Amino acid sequence: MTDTQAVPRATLKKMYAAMLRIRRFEEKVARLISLNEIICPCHLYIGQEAVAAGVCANLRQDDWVFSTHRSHGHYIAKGGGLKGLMAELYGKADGCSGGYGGSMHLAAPEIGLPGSSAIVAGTVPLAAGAALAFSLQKKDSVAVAFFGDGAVDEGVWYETLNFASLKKLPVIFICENNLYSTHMPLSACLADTAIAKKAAAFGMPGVCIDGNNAFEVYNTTQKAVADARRGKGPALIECLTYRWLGHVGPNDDLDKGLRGKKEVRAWMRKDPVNRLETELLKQRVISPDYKDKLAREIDAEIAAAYAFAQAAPYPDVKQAVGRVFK
Ligand SMILES: Cc1ncc(C[n+]2csc(CCOP(=O)(O)OP(=O)(O)O)c2C)c(N)n1
Repeated sequence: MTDTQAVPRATLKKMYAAMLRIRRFEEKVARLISLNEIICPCHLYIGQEAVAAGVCANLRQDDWVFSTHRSHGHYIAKGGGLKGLMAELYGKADGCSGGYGGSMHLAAPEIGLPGSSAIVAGTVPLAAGAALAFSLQKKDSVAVAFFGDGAVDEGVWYETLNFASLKKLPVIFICENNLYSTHMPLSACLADTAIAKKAAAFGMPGVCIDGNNAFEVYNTTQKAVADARRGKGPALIECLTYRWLGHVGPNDDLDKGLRGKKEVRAWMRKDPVNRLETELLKQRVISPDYKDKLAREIDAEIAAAYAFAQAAPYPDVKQAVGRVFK
């Protein structure tokens, strides 16, 4: 683990709580999908929690994050409530997107998450657009684009990085490199798989880090955010990580023969939640009692979100097209 000395204790606790909240919430969602209670397609984030938590611990409410089809972790780490998220997964009117969006289209502008989209790389230019608006308005907010390695296959990704660097926009590009784009390994998609290196082509700093190490994600993002706020322009941070479950849904991809048990198990041994927990216990930032109490609180919060989602009404079908942009 990286040196934790520079990270305030309150921040370490906040990151740990966010990661545990994401993990437990998604474990519950996985069970609910298996029971056919949640039928909305969910791309689960389990295994990647250190990225969302480490990045968002550096952000203010007025910094905006843009997410993808794998959105739950970003929403929770940015401060989104579990009731609004669970209700959205049930397609209920009290969901964060009014029940019209589902897992892949979470929106919570009040916490600084204007939107997420399943179009691969679709929100990367939106983040740059927000950053352009911040700089024109002379605000010191930053925008963050979360995306998978699959986004690097898209032309708009290159155009956006070029434009953002040219205009020195306050935008941080966070690549969650989990080695697969649906069922394609990275090496089958990219001629040069070193994603962080591509930043050099745009005159932008690019760095590849251990995305399962919450300290490293936090420290790297801290510098990038500080530079972006000071008008020094964008940065690309490639976080090496791994999704434990299949591309979509609660099962693993092992039956598809695309990734092996050994690989999955090796990554599970690098569990980001467990790593942070072990380190914080060792450094006495948290105690065993604190950890148990927090887990109980989170479980109670999830149970309340579940009850809320079940009881919530469905949205008015007649309003559905009214929300489509024309
Ligand atoms: C423009 C576009 N092309 C293809 C798809 C189909 N698709 C959905 S998810 C996905 C792969 C995404 O992989 P990655 O960006 O690495 O994210 P991950 O699922 O690994 O988190 C693809 C190709 C899409 N949604 N949008």
